[in-house]
Amino acid sequence: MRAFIFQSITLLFTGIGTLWTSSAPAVLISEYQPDIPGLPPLTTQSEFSGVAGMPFRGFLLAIRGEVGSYGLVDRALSIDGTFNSNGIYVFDHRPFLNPTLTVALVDDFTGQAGVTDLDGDDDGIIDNLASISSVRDAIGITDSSDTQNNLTYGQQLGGADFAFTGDEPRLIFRDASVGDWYAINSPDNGQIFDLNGRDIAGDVAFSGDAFSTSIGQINPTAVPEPTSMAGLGSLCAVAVGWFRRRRNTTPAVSSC
Ligand SMILES: [Ca+2]
Ligand SMILES: [Ca+2]
Ligand SMILES: [Ca+2]
Repeated sequence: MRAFIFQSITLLFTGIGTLWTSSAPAVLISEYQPDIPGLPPLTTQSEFSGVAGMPFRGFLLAIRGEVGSYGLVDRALSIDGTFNSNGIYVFDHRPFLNPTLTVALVDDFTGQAGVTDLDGDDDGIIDNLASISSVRDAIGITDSSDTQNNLTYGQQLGGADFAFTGDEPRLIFRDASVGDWYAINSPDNGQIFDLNGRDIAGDVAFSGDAFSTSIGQINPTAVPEPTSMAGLGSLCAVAVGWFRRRRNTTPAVSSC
């Protein structure tokens, strides 16, 4: 019976995994600088990830989220490029404004920057998607803890929204350019925030420098801290000890 339940659970998770994989967008926003410290540069670089060698045409949209501008497509930048051998495409553009903002990567946009409003009645719910085709990815970044008056639309567009990290991040990036989002504030104070606005710097280490941009290169990836692994080892030791005691044998921690 236990074997049957285990097999059923395994099949369920396998099914969910298959569904997620098949529905995952092939093109993602992988690295973006919401608030560049100092004087705004004339040009910034955003990074997208996709399939190596694949061409991509689309638009990068900046959708405002502050009072008086909810849902306004402030900028709509045409993209026409090809992913490199690492599946990375670097897009040069004039920096976006840095209030609360949602950045979306879409296949097509037929509206007009500065005019098209995705949230006509300003209630935080998108009600006009007629100008947009196929959202590939979207990420909302807020610069305020006042989430009643500062709105992001990433989740509604099929992407994600950062909770307030205590500041507007200077850098956000996906794990290994395709995975979970992380945010770095300015100053960073040694903190690395996840989507929920939780500082995870003490829980994980990164394969590369998580505090610096890696435009054009695969992003750093998170690995559990040795202390976390030690914690898992302790749990394992406890479990083995319990199991062995049940069998009246001497616990053997080394078997973990
Ligand atoms: Ca509006
Ligand atoms: Ca609305
Ligand atoms: Ca990168």
